Amino acid sequence: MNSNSKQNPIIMILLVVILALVAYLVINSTTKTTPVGENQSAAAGKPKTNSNTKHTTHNNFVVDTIAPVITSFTTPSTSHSLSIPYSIVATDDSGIVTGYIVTMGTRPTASDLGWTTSASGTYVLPASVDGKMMTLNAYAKDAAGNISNAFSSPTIYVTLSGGTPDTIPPTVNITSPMDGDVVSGIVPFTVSVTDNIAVKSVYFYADNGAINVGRCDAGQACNSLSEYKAYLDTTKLTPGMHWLTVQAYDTTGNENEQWIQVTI
Ligand SMILES: [Ca+2]
Ligand SMILES: [Ca+2]
Repeated sequence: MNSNSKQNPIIMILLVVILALVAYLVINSTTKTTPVGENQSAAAGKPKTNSNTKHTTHNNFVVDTIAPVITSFTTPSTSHSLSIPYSIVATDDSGIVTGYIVTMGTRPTASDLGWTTSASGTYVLPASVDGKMMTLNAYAKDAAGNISNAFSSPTIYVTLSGGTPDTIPPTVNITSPMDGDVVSGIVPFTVSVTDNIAVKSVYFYADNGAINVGRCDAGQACNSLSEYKAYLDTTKLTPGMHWLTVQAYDTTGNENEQWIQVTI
């Protein structure tokens, strides 16, 4: 037996070991570099690709909670028609105002039927406003349904007969009690009110309007010629100094008022 025949088994064993080691390294390397596909579980047990997609969607989703802002609402100051032309200017953070609406004061909801995509149009008033001063309110909304604050028009005088507007308020003169009087019990609270056209209503208050003493409309039993009357129950007020106020309105809506101070 020569030396080659003794070495062959050792060489064969070494070759087998080397091949096995190479095979292990190749398999191990292939496993580590295999990308995680949509259907292959990552460490957390969830598809890696889907997880990334959800995260991106969440970051890009923005809720619009900012309402539009109206900067201008144009109407005529006098109208001889019940149809009032108007023009609204509004802006929104999204860049797009999707709706406009005009009302006589009621705040709309986003689903009201009166919304229009046009910033200008005509609002038709009821016939009852003829001869009166009044205002309209404009609102704007965005695609998310956010509604702006009300923006009031300038005062509009509606006169179908073509007359000139009454801008003169009533005259008001409290006749009882007198300023500085000391009063007790239930006392008459009277005021003389006149107007160039006609008086409509007189309101009586105490403590800067905090206490409603009464109301007297023209033609009621509490009204005789230019005198309007209510009764002040001083037992409902604390002892001391109190303001008494009268507010009078004419039929056009012009207002005037007077204050006096009494001691209880
Ligand atoms: Ca908005
Ligand atoms: Ca008047």
